[in-house]
Amino acid sequence: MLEKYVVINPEVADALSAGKPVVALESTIISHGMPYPKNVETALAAEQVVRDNGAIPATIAIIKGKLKVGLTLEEIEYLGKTEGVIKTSRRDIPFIIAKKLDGATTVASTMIIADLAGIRVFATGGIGGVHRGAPESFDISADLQELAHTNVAVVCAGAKSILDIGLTLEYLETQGVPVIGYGTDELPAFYTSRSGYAVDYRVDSPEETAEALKAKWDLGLEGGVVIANPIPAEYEMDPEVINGAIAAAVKESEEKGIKGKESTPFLLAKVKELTGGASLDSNIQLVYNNVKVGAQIAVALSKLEAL
Ligand code: PSU
Ligand code: MN
Repeated sequence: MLEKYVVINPEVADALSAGKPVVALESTIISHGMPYPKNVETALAAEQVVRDNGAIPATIAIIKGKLKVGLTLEEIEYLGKTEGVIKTSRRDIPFIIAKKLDGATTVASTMIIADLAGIRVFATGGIGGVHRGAPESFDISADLQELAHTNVAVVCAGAKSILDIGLTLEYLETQGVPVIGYGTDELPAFYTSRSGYAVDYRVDSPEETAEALKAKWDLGLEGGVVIANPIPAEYEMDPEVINGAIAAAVKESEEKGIKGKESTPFLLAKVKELTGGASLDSNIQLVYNNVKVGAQIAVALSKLEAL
């Protein structure tokens, strides 16, 4: 029945059936996060980082209504170039299928499709969360509910600092989602390595992380895990510069009444403009760093599963 909807790339399907490590990658950062051709270059380089670290990449998107697990080079190029690809979260999936549209998957929908294919580790830039001003706007990303229910670990550089990080952590705590610091006691804030908020647990190796993931899912403790991996120091932004840009971007989005799914892409594009492109460079580097750790965790998990 699933074959009607899900198309798994043969290399990914072989790896999954052989118990080899696979890392899912999202596509909203391709279509809504970066300009062409930088988006395509970054997506392909991220796949190469997965391979260099011993796992198979599976970039996920919806193409002409099919849920694709493991895009081809041509499909990545197509997604990167095509205008009008729809940012697709959980609610959108059935309609993108029925209308045979192209959809770029967010953290939530990438988790859903990875789970359908049996992929347990996913690496990206940052998760969505509770927006600043959420007590008024109710703007809370569907990514958080997905983390509550879907068994996929998400390696990211923490919650994007365009969000209300404190409220995002409270939400995840209520939903029972562990927030882990990879080599750090402090939650990173995407463009910078520090947020001032503590993580629930610190882990220092892929093996320790894999052991915790296996224990969680062996016990039927449903849901994802946030594995927060700090941006490498050499690519970190100056906190004053980035925080100033974010404050200005949030103010402008409020003035313009930007809402719903437009909010995150608007804020990130504005921050990029205000930092003269520097935030995009940091964003790309933190993605590579997360993808590397994601591959290492997937390798450790596949070894544990084989025992
Ligand atoms: N990175 C970008 N642009 C984006 C996102 C990430 O450069 O739009 C996406 C991610 O896919 C994340 C989503 O899952 O934003 C969260 O959006 P929302 O708050 O609408 O759920
Ligand atoms: Mn939102």
